[in-house]
Amino acid sequence: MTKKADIGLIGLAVMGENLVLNMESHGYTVAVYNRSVEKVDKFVNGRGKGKNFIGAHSLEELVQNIERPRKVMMLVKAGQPVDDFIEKLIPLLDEGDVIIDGGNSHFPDTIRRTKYVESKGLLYIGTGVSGGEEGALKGPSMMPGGSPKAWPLVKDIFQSIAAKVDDGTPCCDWVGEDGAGHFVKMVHNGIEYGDMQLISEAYHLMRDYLKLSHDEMHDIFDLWNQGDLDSYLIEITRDIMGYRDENGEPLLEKILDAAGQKGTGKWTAISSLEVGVPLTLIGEAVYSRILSSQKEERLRAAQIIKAKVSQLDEEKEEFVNAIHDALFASKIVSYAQGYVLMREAAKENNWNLNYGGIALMWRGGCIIRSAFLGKIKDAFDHNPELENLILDSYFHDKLQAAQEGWRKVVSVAARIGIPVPTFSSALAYFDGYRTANLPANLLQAQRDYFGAHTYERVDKDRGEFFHTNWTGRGGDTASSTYQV
Ligand code: NBP
Repeated sequence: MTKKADIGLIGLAVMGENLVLNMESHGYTVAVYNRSVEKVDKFVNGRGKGKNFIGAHSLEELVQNIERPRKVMMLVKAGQPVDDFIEKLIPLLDEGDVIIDGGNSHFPDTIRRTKYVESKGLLYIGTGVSGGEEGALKGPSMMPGGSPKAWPLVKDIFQSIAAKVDDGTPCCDWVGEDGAGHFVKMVHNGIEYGDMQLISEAYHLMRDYLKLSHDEMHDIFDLWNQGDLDSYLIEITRDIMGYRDENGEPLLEKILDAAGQKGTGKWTAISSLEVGVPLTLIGEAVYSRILSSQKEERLRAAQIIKAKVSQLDEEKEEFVNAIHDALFASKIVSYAQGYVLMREAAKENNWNLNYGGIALMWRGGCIIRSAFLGKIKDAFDHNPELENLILDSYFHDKLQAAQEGWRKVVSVAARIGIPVPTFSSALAYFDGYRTANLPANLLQAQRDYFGAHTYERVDKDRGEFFHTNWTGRGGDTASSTYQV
């Protein structure tokens, strides 16, 4: 009798194909199925030829060929296809079998699906898989959440195929219940939006203000990649700066400046508004992509609006160092904000997230991998209850050291008219966070003036509310339900 498969996979597109090749290369036998069934034979006789794959031409055949308790992983288009496959799989599976969704599902869907699948006596995992095509093949970062009882059943497979950091630790560990894995993957993607926008603002200043050549920018990113900013995104930016097209010219300048997006950055920003934490940098990164996509309108506006900008003359090398500091400081703020979002969402959803462990999962295999994440792991190892990364001594010291350059870049950019929305929003958050007295007393006065919303007083206990008849014309009744 031929050996049954250790795991089954539905979805032989770019992610599925590469992930099963990765599993097979680690000694697992994988049963594979795809909606368009002809892709099964194409794969088994193509990239999968001579390897331990079992091609299935129906879901029934797939399920019959998997060892019990069965694990069936879907890597299909997020949304309705995932619900459709769950419906089809439920009657084919037995109690204790596991359905796994490895696509980019929105975490509320994963919360709903976990409850639904568990109600049918099965187990469910929603796992973020990061690193794109290459990651899937060579070692992705994986962020699984769902039914806790499912984790021991998939742990060995997941951790053996995941990326490893230098000491061999896999970039995959249990994140938490129901939608926690997909939530953490969503925040990862939001942070990716932020990191990319930060680097793009640095490039904008270097290209249009300092008038650096692409070779010069290549060398700067190369240097930065050897220090605090050591990361995959800085490394590929260096390589993009060095890339020449068939005419020997930088390809970068021939690419239209209209950014695309698939929505995970937007989801992250929306979830920050829902739980009520400032995630300003990622929000600005999403808006920057939207503004960039309005290319035709910007072209018209550029003809009409001439900004009054000063010409400044900064010493080049010094200003490049200031840009480095602005980028590094803003990056700290971005991760600080992302971690606060995870903490608040964890409270709301009863997840027990391991924040240091999350940094470790992102340390390799994914787009935001960087040396910096090791420092975040250290910060949470040192204090698992850390309120905000900015308060950790390593990050605090780095921010102190970077402050002067950061402020210089934001003020110079404002004077010369180059937009730096993430550098400047990060600085505004930093200053807001460290300010003991914000002008929100005036806001409260205004709210009470026009809507009798009441206010608390600095000379009374918190939780005691006051209302003033500001004009002498209103009554003394305070509002309890009216919200502006
Ligand atoms: P796609 O997202 O392009 O999905 C292709 C797969 O979904 C194929 O198997 C296709 O079957 C199936 N499918 C589609 Br499309 N519509 C379907 C439907 N209505 N019913 C059933 N099956 C349907 O593939 P991918 O790029 O490999 O991504 C897979 C998942 O991984 C997605 O959730 C994606 O967001 C996520 N992800 C992708 C990347 C990446 O770099 N591409 C990275 C990280 C995560 P067919 O062959 O019959 O059309």
